[in-house]
Amino acid sequence: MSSQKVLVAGSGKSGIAAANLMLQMGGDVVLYDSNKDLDAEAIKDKFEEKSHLTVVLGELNRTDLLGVELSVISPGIPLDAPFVAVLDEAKIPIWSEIQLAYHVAKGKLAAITGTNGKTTTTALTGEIMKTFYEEVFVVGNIGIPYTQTALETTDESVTVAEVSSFQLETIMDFRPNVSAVLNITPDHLNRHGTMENYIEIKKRITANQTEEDWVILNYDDPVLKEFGEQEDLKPKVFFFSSTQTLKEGMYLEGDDIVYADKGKKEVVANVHDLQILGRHNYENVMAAAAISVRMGVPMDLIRKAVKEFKAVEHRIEFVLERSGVKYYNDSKGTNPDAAIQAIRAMPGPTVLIAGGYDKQSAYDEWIESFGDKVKYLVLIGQTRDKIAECARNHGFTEIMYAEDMSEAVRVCAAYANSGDSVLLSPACASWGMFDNYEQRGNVFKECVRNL
Ligand code: UMA
Repeated sequence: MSSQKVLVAGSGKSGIAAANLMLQMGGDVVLYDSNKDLDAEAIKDKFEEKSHLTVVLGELNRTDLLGVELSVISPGIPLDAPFVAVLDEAKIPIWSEIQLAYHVAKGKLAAITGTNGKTTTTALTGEIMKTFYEEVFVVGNIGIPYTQTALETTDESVTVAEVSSFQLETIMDFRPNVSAVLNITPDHLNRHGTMENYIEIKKRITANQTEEDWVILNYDDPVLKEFGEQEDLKPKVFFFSSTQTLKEGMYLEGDDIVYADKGKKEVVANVHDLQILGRHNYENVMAAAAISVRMGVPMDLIRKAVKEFKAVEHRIEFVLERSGVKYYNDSKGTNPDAAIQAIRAMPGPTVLIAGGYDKQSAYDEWIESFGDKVKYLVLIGQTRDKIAECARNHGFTEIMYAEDMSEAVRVCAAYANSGDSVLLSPACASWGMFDNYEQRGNVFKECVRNL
């Protein structure tokens, strides 16, 4: 692999890291991005060593692929992108960026997927691992490409990876020691087509696991329960549940998170001792604790780490209180299900900012979840009309439009009374108005601070 010529597709975070990895290993890299308006020289400047790097922008031709033996694709690139046909025609294998990293990396690997809660669970699992292992890398969809750290891993290190369906689509032998699927609800259907296809891609996280490995699954999710009970599933299964007692597994008993295994029962934490809000977060704690037990971390260290853990940025993140109004940033609420959880976690009446890029999601359940809690809905972005229409169909009419985040925050501040919360939880991706959800969340926080 070291002297291979590789095509890396996408010049975002993943593409740059993957190209760097290949160059460091002595390979030749053709870095391709379909956006012809990018600046090839500026991209090249991101690399220390450029003599084995070619940047191709716009259209990819067969001649660009001369000598190329492998392609590595960034997560944001769908497999029906026009240049993929050129790769297929040239019979060049397509690996996802996490597959390349896995191929190179050493040590133990825990990989976490699911529609929602991945980032929190990954961050918490990372914190728990750090209490026991000396070298811990927390990577993947969370924002640090796995390829960025792969060469630093050793036989003793532990990597905790958040993996998205986009990244799982093109794995080959990616095999985590412990995997987790937190939940599966509709998301990214514009890319994956059907729910069935999306579910199959999520399940791929276990595709190369063996009897020596573990998969942690949500017992309350009908799809995952059935998956875990499937006879031909290779890895050992450990369930968690926030609604029922399990003979073996991690579950909620009253306000205690309990771990039951081989006839023994112990309390991991009381939910009032946690610093993160909402039932979905208790599930994230259960999953992270279960992963950590299976990765060999002693329970007393797990207990300590879960109690110390604070919410991750952009996930029901408390920003500040002004005139008795609490402001929460849930920019990571990029689909209706995540946004429902944020509404549930709000302490009282809420003014909600939502809308953004259209991922062809259905908004009905989300709107139904407003109940008496959401007082006003302030809409931004491409999906404004679609959401407004859906809301009216469900009898919710307190709707306002804002042109940008700054206006949305000002409208909220004007309509919220003391004791209310203002929540940014868009139920949509950020694209179109922002580069990513982080930028959207940061802009929101800035606007709130400037009130
Ligand atoms: N591009 C093409 N051709 C295309 C489409 C895109 O060349 O057909 C190019 C774009 O011009 C751009 C580049 O690809 O230059 C962008 O690549 P990318 O979208 O994969 O973005 P990265 O910066 O590499 O970030 C990716 C993940 N992005 C996506 O999955 C969309 C980041 O997840 C992740 O943190 C990062 O890798 C590190 O692993 C973000 C995300 O939104 C947070 N994830 C989705 C989610 O959480 O819902 C799955």
